[in-house]
Amino acid sequence: MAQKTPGGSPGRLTRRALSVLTAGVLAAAGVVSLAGTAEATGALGDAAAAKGRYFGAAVAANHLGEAPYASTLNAQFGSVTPENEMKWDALESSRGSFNFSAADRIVDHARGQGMKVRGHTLVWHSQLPGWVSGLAATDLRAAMNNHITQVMTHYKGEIDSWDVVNEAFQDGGSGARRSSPFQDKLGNGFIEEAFRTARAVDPGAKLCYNDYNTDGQNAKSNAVYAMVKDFKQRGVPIDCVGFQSHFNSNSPVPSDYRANLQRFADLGVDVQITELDIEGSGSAQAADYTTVVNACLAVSRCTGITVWGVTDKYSWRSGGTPLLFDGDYNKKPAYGAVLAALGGSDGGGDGGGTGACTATYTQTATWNGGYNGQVTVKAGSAGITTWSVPVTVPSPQKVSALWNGAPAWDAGGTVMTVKPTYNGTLAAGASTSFGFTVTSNGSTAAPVVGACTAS
Ligand code: 9MR
Repeated sequence: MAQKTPGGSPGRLTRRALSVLTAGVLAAAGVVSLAGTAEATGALGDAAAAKGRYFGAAVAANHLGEAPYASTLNAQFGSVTPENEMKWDALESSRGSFNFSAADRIVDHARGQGMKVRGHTLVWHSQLPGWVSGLAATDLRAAMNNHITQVMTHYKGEIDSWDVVNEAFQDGGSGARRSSPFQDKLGNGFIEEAFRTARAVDPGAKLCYNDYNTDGQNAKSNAVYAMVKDFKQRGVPIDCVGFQSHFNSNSPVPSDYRANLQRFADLGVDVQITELDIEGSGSAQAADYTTVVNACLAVSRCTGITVWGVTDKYSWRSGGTPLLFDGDYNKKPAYGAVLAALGGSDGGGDGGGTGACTATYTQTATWNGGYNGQVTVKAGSAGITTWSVPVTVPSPQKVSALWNGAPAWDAGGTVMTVKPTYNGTLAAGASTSFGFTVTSNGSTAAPVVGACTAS
């Protein structure tokens, strides 16, 4: 990545100079290749980088001292988002008095590991100190612009993408803006003003609008879409839209998730999956993670994915075990699914079922109008009694026959999760296969075969 101008505060300048020096020494020794090549990240981060994307996690400064937390973060992720440390109440709890220490710890850790940093978040109605809510319009406008300016100056050159405005729209069918001190006193224009201020402070950072319940097409995402379209038409600086993607049984992965990401990308912005977590366990959770990763990979402007935490035990929804590592830092089936969907492979061996089986796709026949595919399922170093493999068949292709396996289809009719019919039990190293016939309906795209999960 090209070096950017150092930030304004003396503390950041000192550290910045040090890291530039280190990079220079390593480059002189031939260790670091040319600027612009992928930086060293972890297993998920490396697999994503090979696909031109980042894969990150939300982190909390007060867990960085826990050895397995830090080692899992370092080994796996290529980007971090401070979970709470860059929110207004953390940085400027009283007017004009800034405390960057916890956020700096995260940024320093990330940069020491060659990771990107997402800034979260500059203007949000929540975790907002009381003094801000109490201001009248003119003062509030000044305070908002000063907050953006001070924070972005401090981290100038160090943040890949900023969530400039977070969650400014209401849930439900109204498509209206959410009531907040900013909305109520400054009107709709506060969002535009925040983005214009942000661009002027750090032109090198991507500027995102970030929200939840906008993951599929609905009244709320339509309202955000209209705003982004308007911004692009009028030249208001916006580079990206963040889709938080907090999923559970009440709010499952929408069947039009990929289509929704694509329609935003088609407006000329990047899209990012910013706070991904999916409550559940086992192969069902793994299959949902596969769907999300495949959706991002299918949208060329989907530039990265962040999961909202490293381990289930520190998740904001820990009871729902929504992340990729359990409370003991074991890899869950969802981890293997994500890594496989990213095209990576796992050394295996450290629990959670990863590596218990593999799935390999071959096209066995093709003709004008269709093809046959075959997936070979192979048990790992232990015997298994059942397996499950998600296969995404790109629309408008349709599966017309399937043998030696039983499919369960997602609501959108594009992902079939195949389970065994008679052939679930496999000895260590043994394999079986299932096959299917696809009517191509004009599309020659290959199906995407996700990770095999076993039990
Ligand atoms: O994960 C965060 C949790 O630790 C905080 O207590 C909570 C307070 O609002 O914020 C959580 O993160 C939120 C994020 O900043 C914005 N989108 C929703 C996230 C989950 O609530």
